[in-house]
Amino acid sequence: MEQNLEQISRAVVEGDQDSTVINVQVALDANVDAINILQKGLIPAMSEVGRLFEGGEYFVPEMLISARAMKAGLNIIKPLLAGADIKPAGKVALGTVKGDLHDIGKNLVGIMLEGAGFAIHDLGTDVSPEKFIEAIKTNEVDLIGLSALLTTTMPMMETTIKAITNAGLRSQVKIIIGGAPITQEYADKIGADGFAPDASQATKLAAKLIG
Ligand code: B1M
Repeated sequence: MEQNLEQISRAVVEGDQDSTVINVQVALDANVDAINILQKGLIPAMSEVGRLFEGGEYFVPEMLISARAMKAGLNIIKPLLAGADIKPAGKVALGTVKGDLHDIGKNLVGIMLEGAGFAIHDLGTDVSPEKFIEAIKTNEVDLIGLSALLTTTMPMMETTIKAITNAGLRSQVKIIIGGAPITQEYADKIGADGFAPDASQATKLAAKLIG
C-alpha cells in the first residue's frame, strides 16, 4: 500500500496526469481506500509542490501541471469520498471580484486549497458583493477568498468586505485576499484577515485561520 501511495505522490509532483490516474486506479484495485489515497497520496504531493514552489524550484507552469494531475486523481476518488465520513478542513467560497475576469491564479488557489482538504465553492469571476453574501448565507462558509488582478478592481475588495460587514456577517467568516497587485499593507488597510502572495501560501494562511 505504501508503495502505491508513494507512486501517486510522485506522479502528482512530476505533473504526470496519466501516471496519477493509473496509480490511483491501481491503488483502488488493491483495496486502498479513497481516504488514504487522498490523505496519504494526493494531499502530501500538493504540499510538496507548494514547498518546491516556495523554494524557487517550481514555477507557476509546473504548479499548474501538478495541480491538473492532482485534479485528475481527485476526480476518480471523489464519488467514493462522497459516501465516506470525511470532514473538510473548512468551507471556502472563492471568487474574482466584480469587474475582474482573471481567473488563472484564483483557480490555482482553489485547487491547492482543495488539495489541502478544504471544500471549495468557486463563485467564478466578476463576482458581486451580493453573490459573496449569498454564498455565506447559503453555504455555511468559513472563509472567503477574494482575488483581483487589476489595480482598477482592487477597491472592489474593500467594497465587498464592507458589504459583508453591513450585512452583519463579518464575524462569521475570515476573509483572505490575493492577486498580483495586492499587498499585506493593502489587506490591513481594508480590514481583510490576511493576504497571500501565492497559492501555496494561501493554503497555509487558510489552515492557520480556520484549519
Ligand atoms: Co490581463 N492584465 N487584462 N488578461 N493579464 C494583467 C493583470 C496585466 C498586469 C497585464 C499588463 O498590462 N502587464 C494588466 C493589469 C494592469 C493593472 O491593473 N495595473 C492587465 C490588463 C490591463 C487587462 C485588461 C484590462 C486588458 C484590456 O482588455 N485592455 C483586461 C481586463 C479584463 C477584465 O478583467 N475585466 C485583461 C484581460 C486578460 C485576459 C482575458 C486576456 C487574460 C485572463 C485570462 C484568464 O484569467 N482566464 C489576461 C491575462 C492572462 C493576464 C496576465 C498576462 C497573466 C495573469 C495570470 O494569469 N497570471 C497578466 C500579466 C501578468 O500578471 N504578468 C495580466 C498567472 C497567475 C497564476 O498569477 O493571477 O497573479 P496570478 O495569481 C497568483 C497570485 O497573484 C496569487 O496566487 C496565484 C498563484 O500563485 N493569487 C492569490 C491570486 N489570487 C489569489 C487569491 C488569494 C491568494 C492568492 O486568496 C484568496
